[in-house]
Amino acid sequence: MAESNFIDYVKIFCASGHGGAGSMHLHRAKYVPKGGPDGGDGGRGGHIILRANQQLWTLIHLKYRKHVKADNGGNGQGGLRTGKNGEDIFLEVPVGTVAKDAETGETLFEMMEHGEERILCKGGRGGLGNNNFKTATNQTPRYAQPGEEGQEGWFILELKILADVGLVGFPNAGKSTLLAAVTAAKPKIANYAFTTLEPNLGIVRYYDDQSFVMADIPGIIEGAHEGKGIGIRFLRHIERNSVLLFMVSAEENDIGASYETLLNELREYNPELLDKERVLAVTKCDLIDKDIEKELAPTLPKGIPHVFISSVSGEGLKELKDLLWEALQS
Ligand SMILES: Nc1nc2c(ncn2[C@@H]2O[C@H](COP(=O)(O)OP(=O)(O)OP(=O)(O)O)[C@@H](O)[C@H]2O)c(=O)[nH]1
Ligand SMILES: [Mg+2]
Repeated sequence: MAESNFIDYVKIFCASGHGGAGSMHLHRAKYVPKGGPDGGDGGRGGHIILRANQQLWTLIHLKYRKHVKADNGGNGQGGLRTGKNGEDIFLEVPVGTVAKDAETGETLFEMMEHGEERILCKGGRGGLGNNNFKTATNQTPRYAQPGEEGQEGWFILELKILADVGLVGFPNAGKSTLLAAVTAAKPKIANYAFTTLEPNLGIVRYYDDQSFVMADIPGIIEGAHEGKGIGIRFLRHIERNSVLLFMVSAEENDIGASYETLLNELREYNPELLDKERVLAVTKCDLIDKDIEKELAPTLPKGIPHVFISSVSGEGLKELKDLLWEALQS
C-alpha cells in the first residue's frame, strides 16, 4: 500500500573520500640533466552532498542504502599531473529534510529550498605535490603532502513536512474526511481509530490563484506525548505547520475539555507549538441540530476562532477556509 511507503526517518553511514597524495617527483628527460620538481597535487576526495528535490515526499529511497561511500581522490603524478577528484555522491532528499549527527543528536542543517545542496561529509583535500615546495634555497624539495582524510559517521535524516495547516484531533474526528473534502487528496477514511497511520498532504485552493497545504496526521490521544497511541513521532510533523486546526467532533460530550486535552498533549510535547495560530472546527455537524450549535457556541473555548463544519454536507467549509486563510496571514 502506498501508505507504508512513507518513510520519514533514516539512519545512514556516510564516508567521504580521502584526498589523493601529492607527488614527489623530479623532472627527468634527455638533455635536461637537472630538471626541477614536477610532482602534481593529489585530487580531492568525493563529497557526500544532500540535494533538495521538491518532487520527493519521502526518504524511502534511502531506507535500504545504509552505507554511502564516496571515492578517494587520485594521487598526483610527475609532469605536474594533478590527481583526479573523487566523484561526489548526491543524495536527493525532500524539501524539509533535517540532517542530524546520529551520535550527538545535533541538527546540522535543514534543506529548505528545491535545488539546495549541502555537503554532509566533506571529501579530504588532496596533498600538494613537491612542485609547491620549491624555494630559493631548496630547488629540489624531496617531499610532498599526503592527502587529507575524508569524514565519516552516522547521520540521521528526518523529514518534517512543510505544510501550512496541520490537522490536530483525536482519532475518528474526521480529519481525513475534511482533507478529502477540501483537497484532491484521497486518504483512507473509516469509522475506527487510527485509520490514518501516515501523514497525508493536500493542496487547498483558495479563490482563484491562492492555495495552501493541509497536512492530515494520525490522531492524537491523551498520553501521546509519553508515546501512547501510534506514537509521538507524528507530532513532529506539525512543528513546522504555521496554523493548527483543532478538530473535535460535535458528538463529543465536552468539546472544551477535548480541546484542552489536545492542547495539553501539544504543550507537553513541545511548548512552542502553542505559539502557533489556532482555529477550532467542530466537526460532523450534520449529525446535530442547528439549535444545538447555537447552544454549544457560548460554551466553546474562548480566545480561539471556531466554526461548525460538516465534510459530508459541506456546511461551514467556506467559512473554515476563510478562517484558515486569515490565520495564515497573521
Ligand atoms: N456524519 C459525518 N461523518 C463524518 C464526517 N466526517 C467524518 N465522518 C466519519 O467519521 C469517521 C472517521 O472519519 P476519518 O476522516 O477517518 O477520521 P480521522 O480523524 O481521519 O481518524 P483517524 O485517521 O483514525 O485519526 C468516518 O466514518 C467518517 O465517514 C462528517 O462531517 N459527518
Ligand atoms: Mg484519518
